[in-house]
Amino acid sequence: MKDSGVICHGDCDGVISAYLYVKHYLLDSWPNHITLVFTQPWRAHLDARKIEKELREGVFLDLAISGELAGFIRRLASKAERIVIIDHHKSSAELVKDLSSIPNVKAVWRKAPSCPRLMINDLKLAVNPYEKFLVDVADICEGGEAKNSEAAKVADLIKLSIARDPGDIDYLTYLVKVMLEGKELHTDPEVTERAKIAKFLLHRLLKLMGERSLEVGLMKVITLSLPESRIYAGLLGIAATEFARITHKDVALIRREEGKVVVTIRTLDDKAYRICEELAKRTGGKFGGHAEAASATLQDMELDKAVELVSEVIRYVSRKQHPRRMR
Ligand SMILES: [Mn+2]
Repeated sequence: MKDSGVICHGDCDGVISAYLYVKHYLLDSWPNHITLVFTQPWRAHLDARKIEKELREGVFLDLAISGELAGFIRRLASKAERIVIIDHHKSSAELVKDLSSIPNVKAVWRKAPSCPRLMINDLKLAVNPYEKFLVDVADICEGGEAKNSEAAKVADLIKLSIARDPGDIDYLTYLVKVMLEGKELHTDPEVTERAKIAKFLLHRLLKLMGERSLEVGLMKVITLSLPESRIYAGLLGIAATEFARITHKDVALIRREEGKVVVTIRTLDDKAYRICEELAKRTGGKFGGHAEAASATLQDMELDKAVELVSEVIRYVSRKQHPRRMR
C-alpha cells in the first residue's frame, strides 16, 4: 500500500484539521501508512520533503502557502496520485488558485474562522458532537469569539500546551491520537501539565510587554531581544493576541531571532495584513497570515532600526487607510 502524507500547521487549528482529515478520509491508513508532518509556514517547504517518497496522496492543511511551498507542491503533483490543499489564510489565496489548475490537485481556499470550520462547511463533513465541539475550539484558537465556555477552556489548554515547544512533533501527533480515540482533552495529564508551565511564562511575558510598550500612532509597539525571544519562543503569537485584547489596542511585537527579525501584528481591522505586506515589500522579506493577525520575517537588523522601519510603515499604512486624518 502506498503511503499518504499529511502536512499541517503545528498549531491548534492545524492539529484539529489533521484529526478531521485523518478521521474522515484516511482512517484505513492510520497510523502505519500516514506520515504526519507538523510545521510552520516559513519552513513548510523544507519539512514537506519528508513525504516525498512513494506517495498516494499529499495533503496540505492550514498552511499559509509560500512561493517555495507552492513550487514544492507543483513538483510533488507530478509524482503523487493526488494532492489536497485546504487553507483559510488570506496570503495563500492567489497561490492556491494557481495550484488548483493542476489536474490532480484539489484545492479549497476560503476566508473562514478556522481551517476545521472551512473543512466541515466546504467538504460537507458529517460531524458528531465531539468533532463539532473541536471545530468550535479551533475557531476560538484562531481568535473567534467564545460562545461556549467549555470550548474556550479547551482552546486555551491546547494553545498553551502546544506553545511551549511548537516544534515538538511527537506531542502534536499525540494530540491527534487522543482525538482519534475520542478522549477528553481537558483532563489529559500531558495536556494540562504542559499548559500550566506555558501559562506561567505567558504571564511573565505579558508583564514584560506592559512595561516595555511604546505608542506609535494608535499602536502599541514592543521589542524583544534575541535571548528574550528564545525564552518565550512559542508564546509570542499568543502573547501578541492577548496583549491586544487586554489593552484594547493594535499591537506590533518586534523581535530578534537567529539571523532575522520577526514582526507580529494584531489589529482590529485589516491593517495587520497590510503592514506585514508593506514591510516585506520594502525589505525583500516574507509575510503571511490573516487580515487582523499577520507576521513578517525580515533580514537581521538592530532592534532600533527595526522599530524605526515598523513605525514608518505603520504611519504609511494608516495614512493610506485614512487619507484625510492627520497623524
Ligand atoms: Mn493555523
